[in-house]
Amino acid sequence: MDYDVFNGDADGICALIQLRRADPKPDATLITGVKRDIELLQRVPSGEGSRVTALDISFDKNRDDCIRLIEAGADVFFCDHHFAGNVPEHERLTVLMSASPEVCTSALINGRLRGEFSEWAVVGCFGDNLDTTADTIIGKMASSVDREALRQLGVCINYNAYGASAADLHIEPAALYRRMQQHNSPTALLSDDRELFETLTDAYRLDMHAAQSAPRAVDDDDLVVVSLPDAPWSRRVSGVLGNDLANQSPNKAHAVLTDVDGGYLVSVRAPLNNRTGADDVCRQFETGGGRAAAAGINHLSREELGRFIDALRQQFG
Ligand SMILES: [Mn+2]
Repeated sequence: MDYDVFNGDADGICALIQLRRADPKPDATLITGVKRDIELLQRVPSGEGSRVTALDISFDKNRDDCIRLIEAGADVFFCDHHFAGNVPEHERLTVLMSASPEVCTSALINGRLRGEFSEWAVVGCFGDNLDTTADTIIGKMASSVDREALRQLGVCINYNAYGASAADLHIEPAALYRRMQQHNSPTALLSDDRELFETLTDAYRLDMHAAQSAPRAVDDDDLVVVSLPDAPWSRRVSGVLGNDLANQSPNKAHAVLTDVDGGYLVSVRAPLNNRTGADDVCRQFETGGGRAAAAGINHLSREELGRFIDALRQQFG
């Protein structure tokens, strides 16, 4: 059995599209979810001879299940750019990982495939707000592309992955992957499936518009903390709003708090001009994790809000 396990955001989807263009596995079981649904290997059953591909999910959050799978006789290929922690050596485990803040999973796969499907990698990079990395890949392309269209596509596919559950999303990530991977390239997708692009960009604009009037708990020279109400649009916009604010004020750190279940869902973006420390802040809290540039906390209790803002000031003030 083949299992393709991937983060439901643009980076995860575009990493898998590249791999499956190079090495099609039409019968693979797809395992994915909302962006924060990262403990995905727990959904893969143990089986001798299984081949498991894991993309854009933290090894640290999947280590036990990865070991379970390889010890049961599966071959695992694991490619990611989130915090990995200790990675065991095993003949059935192949890893391609980097925690460099300028790298994402789509870029790692692009390197492995020597740029064969680099337009897809570009969309993944833009989705992860790695515009510089995307531009470097574009610079190496043989023919020109519509950079702005690829960027918008990456941003709105990334946006589609945010939500507390799949019910918050416009398009379920596995369905989105299937719809996207039918096209030879993102450029072909943009011309042949206009409806997909317009559905997502229209929804993105509506949600972002709603977020513009959200109150700011902190707004100073170093740090902005935005507070969003308990609503599906808030949960969808929480991550991309952080990226958008970071692009507007590249010297500031940003945090977006979304009201959920008596606490907050938290998204943190380090200053774009110094992409470090977001994960250090978030890992001080029980359900926190992520990368140096972009991290989050799945559930911050209201009592912890003061300590969280102190941690932000300590890191970025
Ligand atoms: Mn990623």
